[in-house]
Amino acid sequence: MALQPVAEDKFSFGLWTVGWRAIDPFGEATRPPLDAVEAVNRLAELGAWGVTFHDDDLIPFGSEDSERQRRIQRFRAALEATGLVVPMATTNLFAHPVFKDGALTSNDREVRRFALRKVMRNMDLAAELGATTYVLWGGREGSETDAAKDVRAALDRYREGIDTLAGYVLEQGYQLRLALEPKPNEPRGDIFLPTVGHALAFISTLEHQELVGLNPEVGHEQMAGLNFVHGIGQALWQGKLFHIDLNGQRGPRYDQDLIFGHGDVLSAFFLVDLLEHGGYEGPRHFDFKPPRTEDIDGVWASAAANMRSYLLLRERARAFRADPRVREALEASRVPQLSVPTLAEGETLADLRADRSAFEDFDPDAAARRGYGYATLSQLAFEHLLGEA
Ligand SMILES: [Mn+2]
Repeated sequence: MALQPVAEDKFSFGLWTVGWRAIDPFGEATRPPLDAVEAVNRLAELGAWGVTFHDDDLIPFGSEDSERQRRIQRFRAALEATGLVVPMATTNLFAHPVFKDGALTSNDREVRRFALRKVMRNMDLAAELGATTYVLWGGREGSETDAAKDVRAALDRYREGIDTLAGYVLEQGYQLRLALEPKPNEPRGDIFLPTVGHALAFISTLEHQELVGLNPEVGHEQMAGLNFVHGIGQALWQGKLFHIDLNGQRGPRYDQDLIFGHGDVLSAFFLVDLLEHGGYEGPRHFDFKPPRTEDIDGVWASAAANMRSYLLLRERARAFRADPRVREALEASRVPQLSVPTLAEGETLADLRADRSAFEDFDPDAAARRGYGYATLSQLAFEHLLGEA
Protein backbone atom coordinates (compact mmCIF):
# COMPACT_ATOMS: atom_id res chain seq x y z
CA MET A 1 0.00 0.00 0.00
CA ALA A 2 1.50 3.28 -1.18
CA LEU A 3 0.13 5.46 1.59
CA GLN A 4 3.19 7.67 1.94
CA PRO A 5 2.42 10.94 0.12
CA VAL A 6 4.79 11.87 -2.71
CA ALA A 7 5.13 15.01 -4.84
CA GLU A 8 3.16 13.43 -7.73
CA ASP A 9 0.09 13.30 -5.45
CA LYS A 10 0.07 17.14 -5.55
CA PHE A 11 -1.06 17.57 -1.95
CA SER A 12 -1.06 21.18 -0.81
CA PHE A 13 -2.09 23.08 2.33
CA GLY A 14 -2.84 26.68 3.14
CA LEU A 15 -0.63 28.40 5.71
CA TRP A 16 -3.91 29.37 7.41
CA THR A 17 -4.92 25.71 7.90
CA VAL A 18 -2.09 24.30 10.02
CA GLY A 19 -1.53 27.85 11.29
CA TRP A 20 -5.09 28.21 12.60
CA ARG A 21 -4.88 29.21 16.26
CA ALA A 22 -8.42 27.97 16.87
CA ILE A 23 -10.00 31.32 17.63
CA ASP A 24 -13.75 30.82 17.17
CA PRO A 25 -16.72 33.14 17.82
CA PHE A 26 -16.92 31.90 21.41
CA GLY A 27 -13.34 31.27 22.42
CA GLU A 28 -9.78 32.49 22.46
CA ALA A 29 -6.84 30.85 20.74
CA THR A 30 -5.90 27.40 22.04
CA ARG A 31 -2.58 27.31 20.21
CA PRO A 32 0.38 29.69 19.82
CA PRO A 33 1.18 31.30 16.45
CA LEU A 34 2.91 29.04 13.92
CA ASP A 35 5.85 30.45 12.00
CA ALA A 36 5.44 30.18 8.19
CA VAL A 37 8.92 28.68 7.83
CA GLU A 38 8.13 26.01 10.43
CA ALA A 39 4.90 25.25 8.56
CA VAL A 40 6.79 24.81 5.28
CA ASN A 41 9.39 22.56 6.91
CA ARG A 42 6.87 20.31 8.64
CA LEU A 43 4.57 20.05 5.61
CA ALA A 44 7.54 19.04 3.47
CA GLU A 45 8.53 16.36 6.00
CA LEU A 46 5.00 14.97 5.91
CA GLY A 47 5.15 14.59 2.13
CA ALA A 48 3.15 17.61 0.98
CA TRP A 49 4.01 19.08 -2.43
CA GLY A 50 2.74 22.63 -2.13
CA VAL A 51 1.87 25.45 0.24
CA THR A 52 -0.59 28.27 -0.38
CA PHE A 53 -1.27 31.55 1.43
CA HIS A 54 -3.35 34.67 1.83
CA ASP A 55 -1.25 37.82 1.65
CA ASP A 56 -1.88 38.48 5.36
CA ASP A 57 -0.86 34.92 6.39
CA LEU A 58 2.65 35.70 5.26
CA ILE A 59 2.86 39.45 5.79
CA PRO A 60 0.69 40.94 8.54
CA PHE A 61 -1.73 43.63 7.33
CA GLY A 62 -0.07 47.05 7.31
CA SER A 63 3.55 45.80 7.56
CA GLU A 64 6.35 48.19 6.54
CA ASP A 65 8.06 47.40 3.23
CA SER A 66 11.27 46.25 4.93
CA GLU A 67 9.34 43.80 7.12
CA ARG A 68 7.43 42.61 4.06
CA GLN A 69 10.68 41.92 2.19
CA ARG A 70 12.21 40.14 5.18
CA ARG A 71 9.23 37.81 5.51
CA ILE A 72 9.11 37.04 1.79
CA GLN A 73 12.82 36.24 1.77
CA ARG A 74 12.55 33.83 4.72
CA PHE A 75 9.56 32.11 3.09
CA ARG A 76 11.32 31.84 -0.25
CA ALA A 77 14.44 30.39 1.41
CA ALA A 78 12.29 27.74 3.13
CA LEU A 79 10.65 26.85 -0.21
CA GLU A 80 14.03 26.50 -1.86
CA ALA A 81 15.40 24.37 0.99
CA THR A 82 12.44 21.99 1.03
CA GLY A 83 11.41 21.96 -2.65
CA LEU A 84 7.83 22.89 -1.73
CA VAL A 85 6.05 24.84 -4.48
CA VAL A 86 3.43 27.60 -4.31
CA PRO A 87 0.70 26.49 -6.72
CA MET A 88 -1.91 29.00 -5.52
CA ALA A 89 -2.27 32.23 -3.57
CA THR A 90 -5.22 34.32 -2.47
CA THR A 91 -6.11 37.61 -0.76
CA ASN A 92 -7.50 38.20 2.68
CA LEU A 93 -10.47 40.45 1.91
CA PHE A 94 -12.39 39.56 5.05
CA ALA A 95 -10.43 39.94 8.31
CA HIS A 96 -9.77 43.68 8.57
CA PRO A 97 -12.84 45.69 9.65
CA VAL A 98 -12.48 47.80 6.49
CA PHE A 99 -14.05 44.82 4.70
CA LYS A 100 -17.02 44.49 7.05
CA ASP A 101 -19.43 45.26 4.19
CA GLY A 102 -17.44 43.34 1.60
CA ALA A 103 -14.50 44.15 -0.66
CA LEU A 104 -15.30 44.03 -4.40
CA THR A 105 -19.00 44.60 -3.58
CA SER A 106 -18.82 46.94 -0.59
CA ASN A 107 -21.28 49.79 -0.91
CA ASP A 108 -18.29 52.06 -0.24
CA ARG A 109 -16.46 52.74 -3.53
CA GLU A 110 -13.19 53.63 -1.77
CA VAL A 111 -13.19 50.22 -0.09
CA ARG A 112 -13.73 48.55 -3.47
CA ARG A 113 -10.76 50.41 -4.97
CA PHE A 114 -8.56 49.52 -1.98
CA ALA A 115 -9.60 45.87 -2.34
CA LEU A 116 -8.57 45.78 -6.02
CA ARG A 117 -5.15 47.19 -5.16
CA LYS A 118 -4.69 44.71 -2.32
CA VAL A 119 -5.43 41.80 -4.67
CA MET A 120 -3.15 43.18 -7.41
CA ARG A 121 -0.26 43.56 -4.98
CA ASN A 122 -0.53 39.94 -3.88
CA MET A 123 -0.94 38.77 -7.48
CA ASP A 124 2.52 40.26 -8.10
CA LEU A 125 3.91 38.11 -5.27
CA ALA A 126 1.95 35.04 -6.41
CA ALA A 127 3.38 35.34 -9.91
CA GLU A 128 6.87 35.90 -8.53
CA LEU A 129 6.60 32.69 -6.49
CA GLY A 130 5.41 30.70 -9.51
CA ALA A 131 1.72 30.28 -8.62
CA THR A 132 -0.62 29.44 -11.50
CA THR A 133 -3.96 29.81 -9.69
CA TYR A 134 -5.29 32.84 -7.86
CA VAL A 135 -8.27 32.09 -5.62
CA LEU A 136 -10.96 34.64 -4.78
CA TRP A 137 -13.23 33.73 -1.88
CA GLY A 138 -15.72 36.52 -1.32
CA GLY A 139 -16.37 35.78 2.32
CA ARG A 140 -17.67 39.26 3.12
CA GLU A 141 -19.38 39.82 -0.24
CA GLY A 142 -22.98 39.59 0.90
CA SER A 143 -25.39 40.90 3.51
CA GLU A 144 -27.44 40.23 6.61
CA THR A 145 -30.42 42.24 5.37
CA ASP A 146 -31.88 42.45 1.88
CA ALA A 147 -32.34 46.19 2.46
CA ALA A 148 -28.55 46.60 2.31
CA LYS A 149 -27.82 45.53 -1.24
CA ASP A 150 -29.16 45.93 -4.71
CA VAL A 151 -28.05 42.44 -5.78
CA ARG A 152 -27.98 43.43 -9.44
CA ALA A 153 -25.66 46.36 -8.68
CA ALA A 154 -23.55 44.13 -6.43
CA LEU A 155 -23.14 41.62 -9.27
CA ASP A 156 -22.24 44.47 -11.65
CA ARG A 157 -19.47 45.48 -9.24
CA TYR A 158 -18.41 41.86 -8.68
CA ARG A 159 -18.13 41.40 -12.44
CA GLU A 160 -16.26 44.70 -12.80
CA GLY A 161 -13.86 43.59 -10.06
CA ILE A 162 -13.11 40.19 -11.59
CA ASP A 163 -12.83 41.68 -15.11
CA THR A 164 -10.40 44.29 -13.79
CA LEU A 165 -8.26 41.67 -12.04
CA ALA A 166 -8.25 39.38 -15.09
CA GLY A 167 -7.24 42.43 -17.15
CA TYR A 168 -4.35 43.01 -14.75
CA VAL A 169 -3.15 39.40 -15.18
CA LEU A 170 -3.21 39.84 -18.97
CA GLU A 171 -1.50 43.25 -18.85
CA GLN A 172 1.28 41.87 -16.67
CA GLY A 173 1.61 38.65 -18.68
CA TYR A 174 1.20 36.51 -15.56
CA GLN A 175 0.55 32.77 -15.91
CA LEU A 176 -2.32 33.02 -13.43
CA ARG A 177 -5.91 31.83 -13.74
CA LEU A 178 -8.55 33.06 -11.33
CA ALA A 179 -10.64 30.59 -9.32
CA LEU A 180 -13.80 31.77 -7.56
CA GLU A 181 -14.73 29.95 -4.35
CA PRO A 182 -18.47 29.72 -3.68
CA LYS A 183 -19.91 29.59 -0.16
CA PRO A 184 -23.54 30.05 0.90
CA ASN A 185 -23.08 31.87 4.24
CA GLU A 186 -20.62 32.48 7.10
CA PRO A 187 -19.28 34.97 7.91
CA ARG A 188 -22.06 36.94 6.13
CA GLY A 189 -25.68 35.92 6.62
CA ASP A 190 -25.87 35.40 2.86
CA ILE A 191 -22.90 35.44 0.52
CA PHE A 192 -23.05 36.31 -3.21
CA LEU A 193 -22.20 33.43 -5.56
CA PRO A 194 -23.36 30.92 -2.91
CA THR A 195 -22.90 27.70 -4.89
CA VAL A 196 -20.95 26.17 -7.77
CA GLY A 197 -23.99 26.70 -9.99
CA HIS A 198 -24.35 30.41 -9.19
CA ALA A 199 -20.62 30.95 -9.77
CA LEU A 200 -20.63 29.11 -13.12
CA ALA A 201 -23.52 31.24 -14.33
CA PHE A 202 -21.70 34.40 -13.17
CA ILE A 203 -18.48 33.39 -14.97
CA SER A 204 -20.37 33.09 -18.25
CA THR A 205 -20.99 36.87 -18.08
CA LEU A 206 -17.29 37.85 -17.69
CA GLU A 207 -15.14 39.62 -20.25
CA HIS A 208 -12.22 37.19 -19.80
CA GLN A 209 -14.21 34.11 -18.91
CA GLU A 210 -11.51 31.77 -20.26
CA LEU A 211 -9.25 32.95 -17.41
CA VAL A 212 -11.83 32.38 -14.67
CA GLY A 213 -12.90 29.08 -13.12
CA LEU A 214 -13.74 27.62 -9.76
CA ASN A 215 -12.20 26.54 -6.48
CA PRO A 216 -15.10 24.58 -4.94
CA GLU A 217 -14.86 23.45 -1.32
CA VAL A 218 -16.45 20.21 -0.08
CA GLY A 219 -17.96 21.74 3.05
CA HIS A 220 -19.30 24.85 1.36
CA GLU A 221 -21.60 22.95 -1.01
CA GLN A 222 -22.59 20.53 1.74
CA MET A 223 -23.53 23.47 4.01
CA ALA A 224 -26.12 24.26 1.35
CA GLY A 225 -27.34 20.65 1.37
CA LEU A 226 -25.98 20.09 -2.13
CA ASN A 227 -24.26 17.07 -3.68
CA PHE A 228 -20.58 18.01 -3.98
CA VAL A 229 -19.81 15.22 -6.45
CA HIS A 230 -22.48 16.55 -8.80
CA GLY A 231 -21.12 20.10 -8.44
CA ILE A 232 -17.60 18.91 -9.28
CA GLY A 233 -18.97 16.86 -12.15
CA GLN A 234 -20.53 19.96 -13.67
CA ALA A 235 -17.43 22.10 -13.04
CA LEU A 236 -15.31 19.48 -14.86
CA TRP A 237 -17.87 19.24 -17.66
CA GLN A 238 -17.63 22.99 -18.20
CA GLY A 239 -13.81 22.97 -18.03
CA LYS A 240 -13.93 25.13 -14.90
CA LEU A 241 -12.40 22.99 -12.16
CA PHE A 242 -9.23 25.07 -11.75
CA HIS A 243 -8.54 24.11 -8.13
CA ILE A 244 -10.29 22.29 -5.26
CA ASP A 245 -10.56 22.63 -1.48
CA LEU A 246 -10.84 19.25 0.20
CA ASN A 247 -12.21 18.91 3.73
CA GLY A 248 -15.10 17.39 5.65
CA GLN A 249 -18.53 18.64 6.74
CA ARG A 250 -21.56 17.08 8.42
CA GLY A 251 -24.52 18.55 6.63
CA PRO A 252 -26.05 22.00 6.88
CA ARG A 253 -24.51 23.71 9.89
CA TYR A 254 -21.57 26.05 10.50
CA ASP A 255 -18.48 25.58 8.32
CA GLN A 256 -16.69 22.74 10.06
CA ASP A 257 -13.54 22.37 7.91
CA LEU A 258 -13.07 18.82 9.20
CA ILE A 259 -10.26 16.57 8.04
CA PHE A 260 -10.93 15.26 4.52
CA GLY A 261 -13.14 12.17 4.71
CA HIS A 262 -14.23 12.87 8.29
CA GLY A 263 -17.64 14.12 7.15
CA ASP A 264 -19.66 12.38 4.46
CA VAL A 265 -17.32 9.48 3.73
CA LEU A 266 -19.34 7.96 0.87
CA SER A 267 -19.38 11.32 -0.88
CA ALA A 268 -15.60 11.57 -0.30
CA PHE A 269 -15.15 8.14 -1.91
CA PHE A 270 -17.09 9.12 -5.04
CA LEU A 271 -15.33 12.49 -5.13
CA VAL A 272 -11.87 10.88 -5.16
CA ASP A 273 -13.12 8.40 -7.77
CA LEU A 274 -14.25 11.33 -9.94
CA LEU A 275 -11.07 13.37 -9.47
CA GLU A 276 -8.87 10.37 -10.24
CA HIS A 277 -10.85 9.19 -13.27
CA GLY A 278 -12.39 12.45 -14.47
CA GLY A 279 -9.31 14.15 -15.88
CA TYR A 280 -8.57 16.60 -13.03
CA GLU A 281 -4.83 17.21 -12.84
CA GLY A 282 -4.63 20.14 -10.47
CA PRO A 283 -3.59 20.32 -6.82
CA ARG A 284 -5.34 18.29 -4.11
CA HIS A 285 -5.55 21.21 -1.71
CA PHE A 286 -6.68 20.72 1.87
CA ASP A 287 -8.58 23.62 3.41
CA PHE A 288 -9.26 22.16 6.84
CA LYS A 289 -8.92 23.30 10.42
CA PRO A 290 -7.00 21.17 12.89
CA PRO A 291 -9.58 20.59 15.66
CA ARG A 292 -9.55 23.24 18.39
CA THR A 293 -8.84 20.54 20.96
CA GLU A 294 -5.43 19.75 19.47
CA ASP A 295 -1.97 20.85 20.51
CA ILE A 296 0.77 21.27 17.89
CA ASP A 297 1.35 17.50 17.65
CA GLY A 298 -2.34 17.14 16.86
CA VAL A 299 -1.99 19.79 14.16
CA TRP A 300 0.60 17.69 12.32
CA ALA A 301 -1.35 14.49 12.95
CA SER A 302 -4.41 16.10 11.37
CA ALA A 303 -2.42 17.40 8.38
CA ALA A 304 -1.06 13.89 7.78
CA ALA A 305 -4.56 12.45 8.22
CA ASN A 306 -5.91 14.50 5.27
CA MET A 307 -3.33 13.04 2.91
CA ARG A 308 -3.70 9.51 4.25
CA SER A 309 -7.51 9.73 3.92
CA TYR A 310 -7.13 10.79 0.28
CA LEU A 311 -4.66 8.00 -0.48
CA LEU A 312 -6.86 5.37 1.21
CA LEU A 313 -9.89 6.55 -0.74
CA ARG A 314 -7.88 6.58 -3.96
CA GLU A 315 -6.78 3.01 -3.35
CA ARG A 316 -10.38 1.93 -2.67
CA ALA A 317 -11.66 3.80 -5.75
CA ARG A 318 -9.06 2.11 -7.95
CA ALA A 319 -10.01 -1.31 -6.58
CA PHE A 320 -13.68 -0.48 -7.23
CA ARG A 321 -12.96 0.42 -10.86
CA ALA A 322 -10.78 -2.68 -11.40
CA ASP A 323 -13.28 -5.17 -9.93
CA PRO A 324 -14.87 -7.31 -12.70
CA ARG A 325 -18.07 -7.54 -10.61
CA VAL A 326 -18.27 -3.75 -10.67
CA ARG A 327 -17.85 -3.66 -14.44
CA GLU A 328 -20.61 -6.22 -14.74
CA ALA A 329 -22.86 -4.26 -12.39
CA LEU A 330 -22.20 -1.02 -14.30
CA GLU A 331 -23.18 -2.79 -17.50
CA ALA A 332 -26.32 -4.23 -15.88
CA SER A 333 -27.23 -0.72 -14.68
CA ARG A 334 -26.73 0.56 -18.24
CA VAL A 335 -24.27 3.20 -16.97
CA PRO A 336 -22.20 3.07 -20.21
CA GLN A 337 -25.40 3.65 -22.24
CA LEU A 338 -25.63 7.17 -20.83
CA SER A 339 -22.56 8.05 -22.90
CA VAL A 340 -24.32 7.10 -26.13
CA PRO A 341 -25.96 10.13 -27.79
CA THR A 342 -29.75 9.96 -27.78
CA LEU A 343 -29.97 10.71 -31.50
CA ALA A 344 -27.92 8.64 -33.95
CA GLU A 345 -25.13 10.37 -35.87
CA GLY A 346 -26.68 12.48 -38.61
CA GLU A 347 -30.21 11.67 -37.46
CA THR A 348 -32.59 14.51 -38.23
CA LEU A 349 -35.76 15.58 -36.46
CA ALA A 350 -37.67 14.07 -39.40
CA ASP A 351 -35.82 10.75 -38.86
CA LEU A 352 -36.73 10.81 -35.16
CA ARG A 353 -40.37 11.52 -35.97
CA ALA A 354 -40.36 8.68 -38.54
CA ASP A 355 -38.83 6.17 -36.11
CA ARG A 356 -41.83 4.10 -35.00
CA SER A 357 -39.67 2.17 -32.50
CA ALA A 358 -39.12 5.43 -30.60
CA PHE A 359 -42.80 6.01 -29.97
CA GLU A 360 -45.60 4.18 -31.75
CA ASP A 361 -44.10 0.70 -31.22
CA PHE A 362 -42.28 1.52 -27.96
CA ASP A 363 -43.67 -0.31 -24.94
CA PRO A 364 -43.35 2.05 -21.96
CA ASP A 365 -44.79 -0.53 -19.57
CA ALA A 366 -42.12 -3.06 -20.52
CA ALA A 367 -39.41 -0.41 -20.10
CA ALA A 368 -40.93 0.61 -16.77
CA ARG A 369 -40.60 -2.97 -15.50
CA ARG A 370 -36.81 -3.05 -16.04
CA GLY A 371 -34.86 -2.52 -12.80
CA TYR A 372 -31.67 -0.46 -12.85
CA GLY A 373 -29.68 -2.53 -10.38
CA TYR A 374 -28.34 0.46 -8.46
CA ALA A 375 -28.74 -1.28 -5.10
CA THR A 376 -26.13 -3.87 -6.12
CA LEU A 377 -23.84 -1.26 -7.65
CA SER A 378 -24.06 1.05 -4.66
CA GLN A 379 -23.40 -1.79 -2.21
CA LEU A 380 -20.32 -2.81 -4.19
CA ALA A 381 -19.01 0.75 -3.80
CA PHE A 382 -19.79 0.69 -0.08
CA GLU A 383 -17.96 -2.61 0.41
CA HIS A 384 -14.94 -1.41 -1.53
CA LEU A 385 -14.93 1.72 0.61
CA LEU A 386 -14.83 -0.46 3.73
CA GLY A 387 -12.13 -2.68 2.25
CA GLU A 388 -14.50 -5.64 2.36
CA ALA A 389 -14.77 -6.34 -1.35
MN1 LIG B 1 -14.65 26.01 4.87
